[in-house]
Amino acid sequence: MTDTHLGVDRWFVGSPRGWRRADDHLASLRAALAPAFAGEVNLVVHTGDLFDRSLPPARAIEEARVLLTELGRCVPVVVMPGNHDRRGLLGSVGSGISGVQVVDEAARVEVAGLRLGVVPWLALAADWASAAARACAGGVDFLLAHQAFDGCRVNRFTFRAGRHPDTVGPEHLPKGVTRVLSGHIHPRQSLRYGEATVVFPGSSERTSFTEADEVKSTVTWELDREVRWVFTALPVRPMQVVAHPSALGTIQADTLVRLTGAARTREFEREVVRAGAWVEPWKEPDRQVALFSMR
Ligand SMILES: [Mn+2]
Repeated sequence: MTDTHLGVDRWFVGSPRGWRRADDHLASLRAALAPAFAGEVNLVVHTGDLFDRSLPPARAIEEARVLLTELGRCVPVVVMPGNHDRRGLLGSVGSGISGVQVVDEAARVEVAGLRLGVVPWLALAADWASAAARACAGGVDFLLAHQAFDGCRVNRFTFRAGRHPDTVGPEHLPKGVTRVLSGHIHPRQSLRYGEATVVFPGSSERTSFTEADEVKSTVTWELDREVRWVFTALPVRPMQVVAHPSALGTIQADTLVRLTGAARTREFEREVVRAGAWVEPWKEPDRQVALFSMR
């Protein structure tokens, strides 16, 4: 699993008193971990962006520590930072949770009978390649990353090694690595580089309205006689972008709504809130500019 972005702080018009968006992120993380709490998996790995900010709110740190403490009693856990956790996680989650390994710097980790090359996010592909080579020396079963890979897609954008400084390609992958688990890319997807499979579980809760239509997931690997992996969808809060008032009938209660275009009026906002949905705050167009141009 990856990109849980815990501690997100956002407010919506019409949301119940005391509701916090951070609760959604925590709930989807807990849902993602249900198979682990049920004893159905042997290892849990989190490939970065555990928190939304590099200095997370104290409450988010406490919630993460409580959950990881509970989890570490059931199953071994490996957690690494993403680009959002750019100060690392040892300063927040700490190293003292039994069963939980926090890996802030590239390292080779042996856990649950598996050899993992753990390589947190790096800004330059060449640096990533040398860190990955060190972490995977001697062979690994999985390489854990938080990186954009050549060919990854986010909406209509495709990452390309060489064109984007932090994007890595097959040429940066250590020889012999056949399974890569990576965070960073929020839409779930997978890539094939020759013998290597690169799998992105995607963010565990929608972090922006650009993810409104995405299925949120974890990835489960089965290492049996046959090796296979599968996405498991998570229950997450619906998000909807509404561009015209005629869409009112399609809006479900407890949905996060962004109003755009002809739907962006205070009158329609009130109707959406009456329908039980919660609206992203927006500002009126700049009146001063309008008045100035009228003179
Ligand atoms: Mn992320």
